[in-house]
Amino acid sequence: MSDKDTIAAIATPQGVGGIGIIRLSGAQALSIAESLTRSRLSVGKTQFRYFRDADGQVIDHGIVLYFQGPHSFTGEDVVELQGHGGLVLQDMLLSRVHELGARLAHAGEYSERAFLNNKLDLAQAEAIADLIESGSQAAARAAMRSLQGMFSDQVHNLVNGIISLRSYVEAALDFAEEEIDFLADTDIQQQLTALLEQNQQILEQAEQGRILNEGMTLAIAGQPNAGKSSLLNYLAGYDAAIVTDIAGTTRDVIREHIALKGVPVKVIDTAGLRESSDPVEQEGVKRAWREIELADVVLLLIDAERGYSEQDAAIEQRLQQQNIQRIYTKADLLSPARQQSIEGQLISTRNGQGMDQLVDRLTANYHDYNHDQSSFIARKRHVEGLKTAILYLQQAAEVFAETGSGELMAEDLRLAQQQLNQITGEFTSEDLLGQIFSSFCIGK
Ligand SMILES: Nc1nc2c(ncn2[C@@H]2O[C@H](COP(=O)(O)OP(=O)(O)OP(=O)(O)O)[C@@H](O)[C@H]2O)c(=O)[nH]1
Ligand SMILES: [Mg+2]
Repeated sequence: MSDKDTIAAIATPQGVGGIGIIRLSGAQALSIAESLTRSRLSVGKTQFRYFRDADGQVIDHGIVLYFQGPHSFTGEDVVELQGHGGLVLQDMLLSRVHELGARLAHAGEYSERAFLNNKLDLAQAEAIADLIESGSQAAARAAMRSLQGMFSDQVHNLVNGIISLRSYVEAALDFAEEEIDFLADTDIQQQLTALLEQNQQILEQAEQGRILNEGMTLAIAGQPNAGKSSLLNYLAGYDAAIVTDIAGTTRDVIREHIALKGVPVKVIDTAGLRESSDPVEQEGVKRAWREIELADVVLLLIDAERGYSEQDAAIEQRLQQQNIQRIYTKADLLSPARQQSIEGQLISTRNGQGMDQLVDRLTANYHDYNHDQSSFIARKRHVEGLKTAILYLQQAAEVFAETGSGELMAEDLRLAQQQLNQITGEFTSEDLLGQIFSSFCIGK
């Protein structure tokens, strides 16, 4: 594969439609389009042309747009051939431009070229994919903000702060004699604290952006018969999972995509967590743990009549690192006095008790998406990068407080910066790029 190749792909959805667009990008885009139309083409004009095959027969006709590099999406010469939308027609046209020297584009190759030609940074390129695939208006608006650079700007600001502290510290290192004096400056600690706060704030926004993008995963966990599948059904609004009074009813993982007050949520119902000699149930429990450990939020359901038990404590123990919430179920079976005695959230899927409060709590941090002008879209990769950068900044602060060594701190600052640069793509491995762009669709 060479970046010098001129690439071609159908840019409109595959299928029948009024208009179908083939996009060419690369050094030969103009000459290929001129051969196809047997005419001269100029920049910035809407030009009606006939698209002809090798024998001069008309395949289709339509509008040709020529964008001269670097003033184009990819930064290269780009030509759009806007003909009629039709599967056979578009294929004939694509074959013709192929004959004339264009190669079929790989998935995400237009965006990748735009990135490599500095038309977009990596977070912006990802935002295009997220924009196209956004599942809600709030997500689309947030993706647009990321595409316009809102997220990248914040990361750049933080990186600039780190760079300025790095250069200060590294300059001090060059004057080894004076290092002590130089670095004793409490200003350094203050700067580190400020950078950490800034990083934390971006992380919080990015976490919201990721949930807006991918949905919050909410795993329902607990012992058999706790009422997990009943809760899934209640939230989904239909009987997605089988409910019986037999402990161990659910074995497979059951997923439902729902919106709770506009927040996209993937609800996951799992097998009751218990030791079992039944191999099917054992497999179910294994899968349940796998899902639960990856979830953003875990609801630990406890049958209120039975109360909190050792088994529940063991589950909580294993999930210490996670956002886990205890929920007491089957409130309708308890007398008002017993209900009073329970400390914790009580629900009933029978009579709906406590359900509004549960939904309010789950969405408390998110429900304002539709009115939030500052939310941007983000991906797991970005959240991980921001988290790791925080760890390095914390390490920088600790190491400096303990040893006063500018050298060690400078290294941690460098590593933090590297993590952040990966988000915008200034420092990125080929593998990562391949992974990101290949998940885009062809023609994007
Ligand atoms: N009274 C009452 N019964 C409930 C409630 N929620 C669930 N149940 C009953 O409790 C039993 C178990 O409910 P499920 O939803 O299947 O429980 P589960 O946690 O999915 O059980 P497993 O799949 O076996 O792990 C069923 O008989 C339900 O009808 C509730 O809010 N009130
Ligand atoms: Mg169940």
